[in-house]
Amino acid sequence: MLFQVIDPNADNKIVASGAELLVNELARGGVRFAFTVPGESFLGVLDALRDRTDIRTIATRHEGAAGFMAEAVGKLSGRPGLCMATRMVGAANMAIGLHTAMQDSSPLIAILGQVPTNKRGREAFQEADLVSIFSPMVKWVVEPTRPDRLAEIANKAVCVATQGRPGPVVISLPEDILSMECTVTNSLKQSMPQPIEAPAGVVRQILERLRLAKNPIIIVGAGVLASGATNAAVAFAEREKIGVLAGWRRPDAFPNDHGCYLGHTGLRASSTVRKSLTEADIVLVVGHRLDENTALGYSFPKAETELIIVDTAVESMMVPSGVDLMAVADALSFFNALNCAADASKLDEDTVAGRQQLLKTRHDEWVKETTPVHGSASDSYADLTSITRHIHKLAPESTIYTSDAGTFSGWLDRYVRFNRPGTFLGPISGAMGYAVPAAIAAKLHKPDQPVVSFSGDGGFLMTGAEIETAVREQIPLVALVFDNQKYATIEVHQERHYPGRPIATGLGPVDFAEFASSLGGRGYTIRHESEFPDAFADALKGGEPCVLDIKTDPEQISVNDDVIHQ
Ligand SMILES: Cc1ncc(C[n+]2csc(CCOP(=O)(O)OP(=O)(O)O)c2C)c(N)n1
Repeated sequence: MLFQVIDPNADNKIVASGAELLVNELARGGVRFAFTVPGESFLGVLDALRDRTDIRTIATRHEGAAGFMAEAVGKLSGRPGLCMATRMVGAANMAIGLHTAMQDSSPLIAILGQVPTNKRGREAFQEADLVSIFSPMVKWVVEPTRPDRLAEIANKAVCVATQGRPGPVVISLPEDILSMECTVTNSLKQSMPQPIEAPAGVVRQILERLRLAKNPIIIVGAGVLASGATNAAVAFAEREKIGVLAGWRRPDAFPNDHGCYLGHTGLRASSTVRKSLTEADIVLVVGHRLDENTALGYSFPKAETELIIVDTAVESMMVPSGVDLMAVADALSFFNALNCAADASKLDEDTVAGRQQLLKTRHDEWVKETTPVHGSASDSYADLTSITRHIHKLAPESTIYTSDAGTFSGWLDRYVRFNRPGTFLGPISGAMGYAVPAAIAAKLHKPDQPVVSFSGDGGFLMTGAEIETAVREQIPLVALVFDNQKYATIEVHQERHYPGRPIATGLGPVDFAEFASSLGGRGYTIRHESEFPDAFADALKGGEPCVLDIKTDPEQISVNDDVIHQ
């Protein structure tokens, strides 16, 4: 059906369906992967994707997993991941991925099917008011009613998802406008982001304040990763002898073996990390929202700590205590400007000597705290500390780790070192079921790097069916399942608040190796840590998706006593 002719005399007219206009523009905006459980409500979009070679469309087993995959692609690449779901039933399943993209500031575009315009408002089949439902959860929601505006809307969606504070955008698409053919002028400009530079005066002021401080600290996060600012941050920390912490779930933003690195803050912040934070007189946060876990339950910063935040959007900077100095800038431009400003003069020698001494003490303490010493000896179970030590030895530095929520992730947080940006994916949102879909996305984005996911038996079975997706799409990831037959994290909380009264935390036995085989992958069962190195080395060789079912002690649920679980 021809919808409307716009400017029929223009030279550069194109005739296309609404869905084609939308998909063309998403491809132009850098979308490379589309994850979906298909639905009859957006057939036009699926058809527009069918013959494209620049967007790879992947069917998933659940919309939640499609959402996680799109979020992980966005987090790693800085370009929006695309996920698609059918009307409210698919949208409801996908919501966890959209919420994660919001909490994690990851660019994502969700296309949701909607009933045709002539049926809207009747509570038609699977109808819901998607704009009202998703508005409080994402950055922008739109429900277009004309096919000739779909290119413009896709263009804006890419901009909104990637600019300022990156995040999720939802496009609710009435079914009928997708197949309508329209003639439009092909003159849409592509709005490309430009670096955002902090005013030179503010940069100088920040440098002055840092130099006057006795014990300054820098926290780096998502924005440093997204703008590729790690080297510039390293250069600044080195020259000014300032300790650097990574924000919650961003341990790869700064090389962990560097002498200026003092650890990652968040739920499992070690005592050294807490000490570094509480003793600081100035904290400069660059490219990281001071979320509840990074801010240690909002107990940090203390009133007497001076807080400076530099980020791409003011809405990422708000904290309950208020901020002493804020600057809107991207992390790379900011650190470059800071390095230039620092060239003009030098730190005095006494300050250098004092800071160097403190840095060495704190870094050494952190290394000691994060070096596994001994595990728990058991003939019946695999010891998590020994397993992590083996992983450390066997996995190359380029390995990308993805993490679910659960007690096992304490060992990943504490003992695995990250020395390359883009090698860790874990949701700030703490969503279970994330690790396997994120691993699929990571392997799609970086096919030459090994990818290892960490899940508990609870979280793994939320999205573990995606192993079949990995098999079908030939994505050779390595999935580790720490199998303690319970939702241990919640049991830990119950024990703290209602001692001796566990409820709804016990789970039955599952043969995850057999499960993997039934989906076409390769499975291994690890009953003792001594069985792990050969199996893991074999799985790392690639070839096909592998699942290692690691039977762990239901009592080994805390990486150490000062650990707080999510
Ligand atoms: C989607 C979702 N549902 C519930 C929770 C609450 N939760 C956090 S950890 C956890 C238990 C995780 O169990 P498992 O994956 O087996 O790991 P374990 O804690 O046993 O190591 C639960 C239920 C959550 N974070 N996300």
